[in-house]
Amino acid sequence: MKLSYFDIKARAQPIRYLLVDNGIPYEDELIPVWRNEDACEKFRKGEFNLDDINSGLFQPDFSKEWLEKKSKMPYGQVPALETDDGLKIAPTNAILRYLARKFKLCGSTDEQATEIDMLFEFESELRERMYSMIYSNFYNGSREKLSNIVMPRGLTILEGELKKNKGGVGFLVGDEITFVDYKVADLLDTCKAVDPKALDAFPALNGYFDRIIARPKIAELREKEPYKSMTFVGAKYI
Ligand SMILES: N[C@@H](CCC(=O)N[C@@H](CS)C(=O)NCC(=O)O)C(=O)O
Repeated sequence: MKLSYFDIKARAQPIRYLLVDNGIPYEDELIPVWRNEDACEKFRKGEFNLDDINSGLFQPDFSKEWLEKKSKMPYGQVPALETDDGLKIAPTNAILRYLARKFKLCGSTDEQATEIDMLFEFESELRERMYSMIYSNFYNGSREKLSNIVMPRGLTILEGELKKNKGGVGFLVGDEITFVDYKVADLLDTCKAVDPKALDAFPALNGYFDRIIARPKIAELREKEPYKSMTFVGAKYI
């Protein structure tokens, strides 16, 4: 199967984690996100003008590679997964659910599946809120609001839910990894990118994050290029 996404972590990273952790072979199509790579390089090096970003002046166009592919993707967006039978799947959550059903990562009872769905929906809403704030006025109030209000509120709920499962020493639901673990682990990584201290007040989540990213195939993916240097979002500043 083939996963298509931009050359960033963002929405594809939990899918990559699920695929590698379960030994599912796939092609990772990495589409350059922006056309204006020079400007993006400046972003990475911190040589940019914050006023330009905050005022929306810095708007590098999508790459020509993406513009050529857009119309072939379901709903004109990525991530998209194409199966060996030619089924094209999007958006992100449908991809994760498809893989979870196929590779038995949905818990072992209906009750567990429902708990997983609840957490999955919660994570998705928090992630969307975070993305919209990361892309808007990040250096002009949003980063602070994320660190002080939005992330702690969300992480408090997740910490409580994790602890309900045997004190929080394993996975979010049940005794085996499930698809929501990949999504939440990546969300925690994104929170740490926004604020390196984000998990300090959440010891159970902190330990959980370390456990998930220490899984050998996930650790291997995170350590190798191009994944190691990938930014969390297309805005390139985290
Ligand atoms: N709800 C969708 C959102 C997909 C989405 O916003 N994709 C963005 C990249 S993160 C995209 O394809 N942007 C390019 C475009 O819309 O042309 C999902 O979770 O997959």
